[in-house]
Amino acid sequence: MTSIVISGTGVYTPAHSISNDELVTCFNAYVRQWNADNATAIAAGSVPALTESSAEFILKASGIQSRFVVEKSGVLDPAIMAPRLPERSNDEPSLLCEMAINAANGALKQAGCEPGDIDFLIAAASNFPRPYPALSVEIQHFLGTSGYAFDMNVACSSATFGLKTAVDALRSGTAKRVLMVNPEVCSGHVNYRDRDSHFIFGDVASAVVIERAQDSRAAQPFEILGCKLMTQFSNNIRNNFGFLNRTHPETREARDKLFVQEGRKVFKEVCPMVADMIVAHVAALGFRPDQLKRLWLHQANLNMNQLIARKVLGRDPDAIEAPVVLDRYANTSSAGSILAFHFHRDGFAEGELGLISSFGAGYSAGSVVLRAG
Ligand code: CO8
Repeated sequence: MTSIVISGTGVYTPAHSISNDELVTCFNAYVRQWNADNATAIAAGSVPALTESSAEFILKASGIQSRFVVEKSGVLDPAIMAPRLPERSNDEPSLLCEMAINAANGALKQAGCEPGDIDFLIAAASNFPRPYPALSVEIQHFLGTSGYAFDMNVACSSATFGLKTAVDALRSGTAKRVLMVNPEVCSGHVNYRDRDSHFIFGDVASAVVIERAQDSRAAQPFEILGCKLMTQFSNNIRNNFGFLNRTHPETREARDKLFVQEGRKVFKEVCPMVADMIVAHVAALGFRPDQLKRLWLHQANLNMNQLIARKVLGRDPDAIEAPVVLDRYANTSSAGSILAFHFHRDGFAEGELGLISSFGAGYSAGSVVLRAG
């Protein structure tokens, strides 16, 4: 079977970072104002008072200390609590296109490739700027790649599903060299007025070059030994924003048109599902979990990652076995596991194994076993 490798990765990090303290200060100012504005109704018992958030809770419950965002002042203004960005003309590259190209340039450089060497571009992410033309085709145009491009959305698992799509295209001969990009402006659909989830997400873009081993010029390629994907329907992570919202305008601004979740249920249901998938996948490839030198896990929650790593390895992981980027980046949806790989792929001897795994809305989960070249 043709050997396929990851030969380059890149990350674009937005210029602005928001600490838990900054976020909580804004949230609590909003809560105090809302409670003052609704004091009569609260006193009459017709609406419950809002409760303040806490930076200590956020760190303890999630491991997140800060998050990068494309725009900070709107998010931290208690009267707005959303990013404010100037609308762009159709002739300009969109924000997501620009972020993806920044990440792609790093991945292409690491792989020793030019944009023209790419003949299949996948934009794999949780949210796209518009239904059409496809973001991927826009990136193809502004970056200068050839061949074809398409978008795919499998929420937080978009990147592992994208890697599998790339492997299949390379093996079947449909493509010669693939670029996958994962631009995420999560701040655009976080409800910063929701105490349970206002702290969870950050913005970033990641990119990966995938090609046949024989074509790779990379100093240290990672061979993709196998990909395992799974989906299982759940309403526990949901966003009802969509093109039919205008057919029921009375609920157009309702909170379910932004990110909503039952975080505790997600935690309880997804951790065993992902750990079982990884263990079965590794066994099917003829390996033992203890042969995995590193687990580059989706970055949603530190406690979640530690639990999954413990279930897979049969013991507590050390910091380098299950590296953490969510402390600085928060949950960056599809980009999270690629960020973990990008920043923590050093120290591998030839033949050593690692694993990228994603999990999220759908539910959807993916596992990609890698061998260092
Ligand atoms: N400050 C202070 N206290 C709080 C806060 C807060 N901000 N929020 C909740 N609390 C309180 C609660 O009121 C509760 O109090 P009590 O015990 O008195 O009822 C207590 O803290 C505990 O609350 P929880 O049980 O909810 O807290 P958890 O320990 O479960 O932590 C988490 C909450 C962090 C949300 C955790 O459940 C978690 O991380 N779950 C998994 C989440 C996850 O992985 N989701 C995946 C979503 S990502 C995805 O799939 C991509 C979607 C597409 C991208 C969208 C981009 C926007």
